[in-house]
Amino acid sequence: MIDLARQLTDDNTPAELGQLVLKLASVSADISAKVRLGALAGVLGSAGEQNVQGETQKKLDVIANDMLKEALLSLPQVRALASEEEDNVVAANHGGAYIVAFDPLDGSSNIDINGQIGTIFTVYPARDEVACDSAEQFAQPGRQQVCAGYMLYGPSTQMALTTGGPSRLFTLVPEQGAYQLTQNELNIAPECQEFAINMANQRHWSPATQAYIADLQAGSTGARGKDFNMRWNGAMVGDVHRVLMRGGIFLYPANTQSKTHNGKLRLLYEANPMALLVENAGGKAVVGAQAILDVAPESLHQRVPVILGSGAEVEYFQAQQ
Ligand code: AHM
Ligand code: MG
Repeated sequence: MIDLARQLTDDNTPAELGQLVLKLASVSADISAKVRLGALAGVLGSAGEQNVQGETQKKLDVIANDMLKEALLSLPQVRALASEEEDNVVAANHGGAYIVAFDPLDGSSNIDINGQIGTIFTVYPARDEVACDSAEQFAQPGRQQVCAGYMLYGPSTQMALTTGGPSRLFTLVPEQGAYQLTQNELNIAPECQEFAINMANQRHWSPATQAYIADLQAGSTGARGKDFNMRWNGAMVGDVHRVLMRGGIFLYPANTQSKTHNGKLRLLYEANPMALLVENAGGKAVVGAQAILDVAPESLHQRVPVILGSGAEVEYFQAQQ
């Protein structure tokens, strides 16, 4: 068995970046232990506060955010942090080579139903020309990410990770609080027969997106000539994990509701890390005609439509627009 530390070394990961990843992994093992105990650890239910996006925070959103924040602030190589649960950039250590953004608890609506939830993270090089606590630190396109990944707190806790090379999958050994490599290279097949979208938003999509999904639903009797199945976890970590494991297309498109006209998902700590994992597993992740990784960020908590997954299917979707 190859553990995470050994794999990071084998991948020639810079030492400071490797330590950062190991710290994230260790915090996630602690989060996983709380998730596993659920009500017994007192982590279910609402925290009674709202985050900057007007969403009611769950207790576990706040707990996971505080755990990650505290751990990362202690690392000299971390210059600044951004989180879904923090209104502004949090300055860390001057001289740190990296900045880290995260969604501490993705899929919050699944917490109280014992469903799939996770942590999404991304690491960029720090920018010397702007202040530690400036949102400009994070105004970098996703291509600049030096590392991205997620932890999925499911029946087992797993971590998907890329440090620029292949996307790899690790599984947590809870007794050790350490991750072992369980899939060396994730590969998304170009063709698929599974899609993931929140159908409740159907009437709000563009006519082209509505027509594309109607074709998938028509299956072998429609233009596509084959049947598609549908899955929706309501947690991006779970839905993207399934795509990484067995292919498929995941969509959180633009819609006509003013609050979510750019979709729901955040560019910095949801779309970009998932896009890097998917591209490094041979898939595609796009917004309109553009790769998500090439989007120039405009604000810290910016939302972006997300279409990702099996390469040929994503291209077919793009051609229909
Ligand atoms: P969260 O980070 O507050 O949990 O919100 C993001 C989640 C994603 O994980 C998921 O893809 C999406 O929201 C689900 O949205 P919907 O409620 O429309 O199903
Ligand atoms: Mg999220």
